[in-house]
Amino acid sequence: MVLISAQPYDYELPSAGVALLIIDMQRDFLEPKGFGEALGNDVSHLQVIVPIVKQLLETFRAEQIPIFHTIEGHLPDLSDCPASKQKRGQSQLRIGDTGPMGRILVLGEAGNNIIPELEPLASEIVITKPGKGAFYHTNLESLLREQGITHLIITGVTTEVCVQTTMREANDRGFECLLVEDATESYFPEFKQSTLEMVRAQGGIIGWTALSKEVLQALEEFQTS
Ligand code: TIU
Repeated sequence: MVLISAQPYDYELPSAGVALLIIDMQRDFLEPKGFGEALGNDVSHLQVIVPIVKQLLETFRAEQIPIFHTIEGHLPDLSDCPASKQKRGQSQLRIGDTGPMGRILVLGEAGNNIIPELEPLASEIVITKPGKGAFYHTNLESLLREQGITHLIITGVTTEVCVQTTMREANDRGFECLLVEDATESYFPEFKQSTLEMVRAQGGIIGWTALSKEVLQALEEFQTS
C-alpha cells in the first residue's frame, strides 16, 4: 500500500485491486460538431486535460494496472434512449440526427469514438453506456468484481455529469473512489469546482480528490518498493 496525498485526507492505494476509469473521452464531447457543441457548449475547454489523461493512461499501462474506458452512446435504433433524453436541449441537432461526425451520440459513429490520443488497446475494456452513470445498464460492476477491483482512479468528462454520476454509483457499490482533479473537466469551471468540493466534503462523502502528480508519484513508489 502507498499513500496518495489527497483531499480530504490521504488515500490508501493498495498494491492490487486498483483500476483506472476513463469516462467518455469521446469526440462527441471534446471536438466541435458533436453532441457537446450541439448542446450549446464551447468544447475547446475540455482539451486541456487530454495530455494529463494520456500520461495517466500510459503510466497505468506501463504498470499493468487494469484500465476501463467508457463511451456514452446509443443503439442505432435509439431503443435504449429514453424520449426524455432524446428531446432534451435547445439545439436543432439532437441525439440520432446526422451531424458532420455522423449520427449524434450513436454507437459506432465517428463522433462517438474515443479521441485518437486516448484510443484503447485491444486488451482494455470499453464499456458502452446509455446513461450518464457507467453502472446503469452495463456490466461494469460485474467486470470490476471479477477482477477483484476495489479502488477506482477516476478521470474524464464532464465532471458534474457523467463523472460525478459514475463516482456516486461506484461509491454506493462500495468502491473506494479517487477523482483526479486535473484529469477531469467541465464546460462550466464553477461546476467542476463545486463537484470536487462536494465529493470530498463531509470527510469524503463520495470519495477523494487529488492532483495527477500525486497519483503518478504513488505509482512510482510502487515501482521502487
Ligand atoms: N452534457 C454534459 O456535460 N455531459 C454529458 O452529456 N455526458 C457526459 O458527461 N459524458
